[in-house]
Amino acid sequence: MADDFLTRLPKVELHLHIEGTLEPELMFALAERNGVKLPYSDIEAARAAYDFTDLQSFLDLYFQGMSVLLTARDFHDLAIDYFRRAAAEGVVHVEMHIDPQAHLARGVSFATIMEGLLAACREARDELDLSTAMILAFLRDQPAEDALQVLEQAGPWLEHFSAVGLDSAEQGNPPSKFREVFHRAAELGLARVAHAGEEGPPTYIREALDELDVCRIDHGVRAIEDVELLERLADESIVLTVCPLSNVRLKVVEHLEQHSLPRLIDAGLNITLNSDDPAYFGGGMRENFAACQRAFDWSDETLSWLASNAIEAAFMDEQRRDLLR
Ligand code: ES4
Ligand code: ZN
Repeated sequence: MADDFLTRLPKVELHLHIEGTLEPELMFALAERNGVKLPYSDIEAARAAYDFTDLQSFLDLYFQGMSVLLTARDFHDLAIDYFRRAAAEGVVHVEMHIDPQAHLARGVSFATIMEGLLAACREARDELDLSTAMILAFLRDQPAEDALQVLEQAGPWLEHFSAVGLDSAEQGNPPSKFREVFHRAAELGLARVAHAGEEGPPTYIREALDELDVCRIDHGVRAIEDVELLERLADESIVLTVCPLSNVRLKVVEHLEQHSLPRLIDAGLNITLNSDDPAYFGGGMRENFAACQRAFDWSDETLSWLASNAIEAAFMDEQRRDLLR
């Protein structure tokens, strides 16, 4: 990896789905190890299939891909493989969404998931000087009662979670559906974040703020359609975890040059750059920064400001934050 400005810039990742870091190479290795059949003839065929038309077309392959994750060792290998790549490109802290429902439904236990991921997180801290945080994400296209059950099941590992989140198919699954479980999470001392305004309307962003009491909006790019909402997001300094390459690959925007990012920044919003599902969207944190640098001709100062926003918004202890400032 080149020793350039963007690599050296200490980058904090606030919006990452750990299951979305599964590169085809590891997918095939785990499929072999576990005797799982994949719908691709080889690694190139898998990459070629990552040609998405919208969020759902991605989610179908995302859930398909994670079928190779069966043992604690698999979850460990998934995460440490990603942490090594991230550290090599200058990422210093990673907050990962985890989708327990997607694994529980396949007969993989909560204990299996956590044993593997926690081991990888310890190695990341000890060997890579990479800190991590975990976000317990609920699949919003599943019933709210299932989310409540998952929160219950997370009990023994609750200390390892900083927040709850909301992901998967957005349209038709408004934040208000999860009012009760987010309220319960708050009672348990967890912070709240939610995907909103990726494909869904700006009203979903309002709902996430009003009914789920979130401190960060994941994506949130459709806020650009609502001037009053923009003012509110700026006034309340709500963090948006924007994922530029994801937005292009899922056709939220056709070309990065047309992305609302510069306008969101001009509107005074607290913007961060993130990678979402790097194995599926063609780049990690460094490449997301680099693509924006090219598309918007941003100065080093702007790129540093974006990286610094994420340090301030992260779920990390103040000692670590001071060290990264
Ligand atoms: C996701 Cl980009 C995106 N949106 C919603 N849910 C997701 N899960 C993984 N990536
Ligand atoms: Zn996401």
